[in-house]
Amino acid sequence: MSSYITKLDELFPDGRSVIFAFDHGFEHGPEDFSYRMTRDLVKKIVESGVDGIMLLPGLARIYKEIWFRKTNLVLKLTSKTNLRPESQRFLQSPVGYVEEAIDLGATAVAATVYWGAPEEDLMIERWMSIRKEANRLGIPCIQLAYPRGPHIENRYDFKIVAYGVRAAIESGADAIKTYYTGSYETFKKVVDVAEGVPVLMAGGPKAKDFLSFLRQIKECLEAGCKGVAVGRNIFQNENPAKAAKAIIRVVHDELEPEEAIKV
Ligand code: FBP
Repeated sequence: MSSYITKLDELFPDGRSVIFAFDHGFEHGPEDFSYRMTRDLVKKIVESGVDGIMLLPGLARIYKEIWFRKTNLVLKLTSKTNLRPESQRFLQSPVGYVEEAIDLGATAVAATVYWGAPEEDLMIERWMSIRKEANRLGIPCIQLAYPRGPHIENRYDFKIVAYGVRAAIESGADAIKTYYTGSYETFKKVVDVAEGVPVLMAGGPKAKDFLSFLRQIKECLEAGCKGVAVGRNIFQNENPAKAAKAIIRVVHDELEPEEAIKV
């Protein structure tokens, strides 16, 4: 069996995965975590038992003793800042290398493609060179398949999300992270077009209440998704470690959201 398939199993220990995404300092700016030092916060979340942590290379190095041998690193290799003019935010740039992921001991690499963006062509090229290197070095490649661009009116429209997911599998993604489309029926269509490639639900902005967020996760799992890659709904929660644990209980232990939130 090729090594990258085996590696993907580490991230999906029972076929499902809970990944803590923490690339927001670059992608949104430190305002997302109120300009705090985040070392203790990240340590507690890792200790809660998440299957993986998604970081950019700099933080992956700085926090190595927090995640190394404790959880799986997903090294994200593209990003963009919100300091750019708004019209130029539909492009992710390279911020790391596949070899760096191997050196660090990462389990997988990840990259975003904004399907439908004016610079889609360039992002496909970047995705392809990451995938080529990842295949050569035997590490799985997760695609954040995010349809977005000035002419995409509703990026959560299931027809558009499903198109992005289909484009992700056809461009060789080993797993996909994408937006929740608002209902079981629509998300099922999104998962079905992935042809068995694992789909993870992206968390999105902090939900009004955490119980509804857990219910949303449950709905996605019922629709066939294989887990979540969540950032803000964990680290912006009043009790991030507890939030992560509740998500783990819904995803892995199949607890009802009402039960998971109590524990
Ligand atoms: P969230 O759960 O906070 O949405 O994190 C997932 C993620 O994909 C991050 O990896 C990324 O930084 C962020 O969302 C992108 O958010 P936006 O939708 O604002 O571009």
